[in-house]
Amino acid sequence: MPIKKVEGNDRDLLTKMYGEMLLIRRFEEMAAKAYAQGKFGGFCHLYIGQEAVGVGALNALRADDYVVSTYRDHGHALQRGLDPAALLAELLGKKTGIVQGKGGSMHFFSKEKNFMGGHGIVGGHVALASGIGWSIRYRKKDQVCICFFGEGAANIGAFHEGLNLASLWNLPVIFICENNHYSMGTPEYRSLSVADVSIRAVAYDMPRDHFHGGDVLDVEQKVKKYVDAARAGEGPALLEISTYRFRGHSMSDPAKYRTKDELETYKKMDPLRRAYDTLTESGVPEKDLARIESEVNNKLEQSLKFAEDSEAPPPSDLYSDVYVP
Ligand SMILES: Cc1ncc(C[n+]2csc(CCOP(=O)(O)OP(=O)(O)O)c2C)c(N)n1
Repeated sequence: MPIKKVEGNDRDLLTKMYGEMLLIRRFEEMAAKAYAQGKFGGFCHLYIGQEAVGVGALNALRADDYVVSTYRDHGHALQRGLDPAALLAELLGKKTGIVQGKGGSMHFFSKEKNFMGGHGIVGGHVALASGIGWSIRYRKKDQVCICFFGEGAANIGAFHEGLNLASLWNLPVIFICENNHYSMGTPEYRSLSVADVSIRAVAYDMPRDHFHGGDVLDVEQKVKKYVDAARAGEGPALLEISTYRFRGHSMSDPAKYRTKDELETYKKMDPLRRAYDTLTESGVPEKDLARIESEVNNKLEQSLKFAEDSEAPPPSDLYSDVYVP
């Protein structure tokens, strides 16, 4: 896609979203480094390459709206304003972590920010999003819920149950399939009976859209149309946004199932590079963008220090916040 110059409000919004994408990118690079240094273990799924989808889509929301995410949740959580210091502390298993060091990378959560997880079970959270939509309607609120998932999750039963009820009950939920073309090492052509996930909306009588997620401003504008409609009582929609993850599925995946050429082709479409080039071509001075970069780096360095200096939870915490029926 050729670069289009931007001006006025669009230029301001793109500058803001560039900073937000950069925060996510640098946060994840920091997380990857800390993981490689053995500062934490377990699962860790990076969002690098997909930032324009989360940042664009979540800019279409209000602060009191809801978000449900997968195990690939760092970017979505940061974009909803969860504190990077508490998120890094969570990765490091510290008591000051966003869920007191008990959830780790896949289970970021904040009731205060209506960020309803971080979920490890592929597709299971799609039904939870419909539950949140139902709760919004029951309470007669005009909030909206965005639910993110991958194309692999669209083959799970809970996806179909969730979409069916959302449509039947006209719930304000926007289902966003971030199609990065691989479910772990399985390419989409080996798992999807119909290549276009968004087509599944037809079975549930809801609007659908399918577009590329490399231009953050374009994502924001397209998603906003569906968010506004849901808020106005017009019900759910299924959006498929094509994207690509530059790293392996998780930290333990060397991603040998795809070619170097394929990866390089997608890296040339890096959404951060695109935003940067659009801004400079639209007259934003490079020094303004360098200032954003140094603010992001400072914030993250302080956040990492906070996480490293924080206490580990005492062993007795093993018995708190545990539900035993
Ligand atoms: C019900 C269930 N089955 C299998 C897994 C193991 N698993 C974790 S991630 C994943 C791939 C999911 O791919 P996709 O939905 O396309 O999302 P992506 O990881 O590409 O963002 C699988 C199979 C799981 N966590 N839950």
